[in-house]
Amino acid sequence: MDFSLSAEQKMIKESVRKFAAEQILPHSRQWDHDGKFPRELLYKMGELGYLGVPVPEEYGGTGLDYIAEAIVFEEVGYADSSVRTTLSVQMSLVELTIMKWGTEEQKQTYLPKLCSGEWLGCFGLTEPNAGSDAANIATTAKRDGDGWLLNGQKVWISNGTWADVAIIFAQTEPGSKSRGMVAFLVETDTAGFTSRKMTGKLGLKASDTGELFLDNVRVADSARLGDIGDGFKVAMSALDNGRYGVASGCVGTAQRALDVSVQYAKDRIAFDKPIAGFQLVQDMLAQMAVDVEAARLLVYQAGVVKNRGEVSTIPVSMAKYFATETAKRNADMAIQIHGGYGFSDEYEPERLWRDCRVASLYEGTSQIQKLIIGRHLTGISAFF
Ligand code: COS
Repeated sequence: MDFSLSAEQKMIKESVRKFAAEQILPHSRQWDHDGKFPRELLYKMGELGYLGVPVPEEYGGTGLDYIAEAIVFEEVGYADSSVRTTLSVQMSLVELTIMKWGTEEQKQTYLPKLCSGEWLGCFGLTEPNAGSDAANIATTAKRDGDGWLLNGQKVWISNGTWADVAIIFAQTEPGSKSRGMVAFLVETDTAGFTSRKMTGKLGLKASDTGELFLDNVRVADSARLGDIGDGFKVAMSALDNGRYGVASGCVGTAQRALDVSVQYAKDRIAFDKPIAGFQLVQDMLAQMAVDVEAARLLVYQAGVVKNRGEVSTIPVSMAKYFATETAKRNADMAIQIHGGYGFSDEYEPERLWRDCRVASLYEGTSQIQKLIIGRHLTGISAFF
């Protein structure tokens, strides 16, 4: 088994690491305070090919594989989880979903704009009463002549107020759960479509989270993504990609928590020696290092399955569960190692801790990942 990266994968790793070290990391604290990062950053990332990593070049993408995509998320996540979240929604949930389910016309219309950063996308699945129970959405899609009328509300939508195009999931037959769902590509300047920024978040403050309101939004039938009744499959297959992005980003966060902790432990003197010389500190550092390596290997394993074109639900759920929990544990241990300074926003651990807390909630909680794995192992669903 060869664990080494290909020349292309190494090249993109070095390029993104340098970009993130120069253009993201030095500003992360300020962006967290300001509650936003500059839009220009995304244009620059688009120019460098970081926004369309696994999308074929004919659609404006970079044409690399899923390991390369994970590397981009890891390196951006190492610097800033808010920027990484924006990127993963764009690439994993929106572009790859259009790649899999879109018509040729939809691919040509949207992918080049999304890969270049000219447009942003969002993924409108979650509603006030439908989070884990994604098939319970109340947004309706009713036939209206040769098009559709959409009505409903979405919440917790990353990129929600910034997006130019939204993938909207709706129900064609209320009460039919997953069987009646349908997905649409809705341009956000369509009449009746409005959004509102959500504030008061614990972390990821520099990323955009919004509510979407659809009030008699009329879309053509050509805006449909997949067939009528395919909406749930569109959503689940999108989450196979989205969860992979979250897992990769969390490997970066967990690695950052380790690196700042190693540095701090070598610098900080207590009882006349660096605290790195205390066994209980080394115990924490070793645990963090082992977990981050294991998380990265689970991500790469899922990436290899994706590269083969196989269904990746189970390896992705394993990677998402372990990597997000590892990021949380490592960020917490980073605070412990930094002592009182870990509790201050002058040091990174508190932001790492706040920013990764959502990772075991969004795109499927840790409990949902375990139930997906449990159903696979036993053949028995514990969802209903
Ligand atoms: N790709 C394509 N199709 C898939 C799929 C995937 N990864 N996973 C399931 N499907 C299909 C199934 O094949 C099935 O099709 P048929 O009816 O033709 O057999 C259909 O979708 C229903 O699948 P399943 O029975 O697995 O659905 P469940 O209702 O059991 O799913 C869970 C329950 C909890 C797994 C699902 O609702 C879920 O993942 N919820 C979490 C949602 C979430 O992550 N929300 C966070 C916010 S979104 S950013």
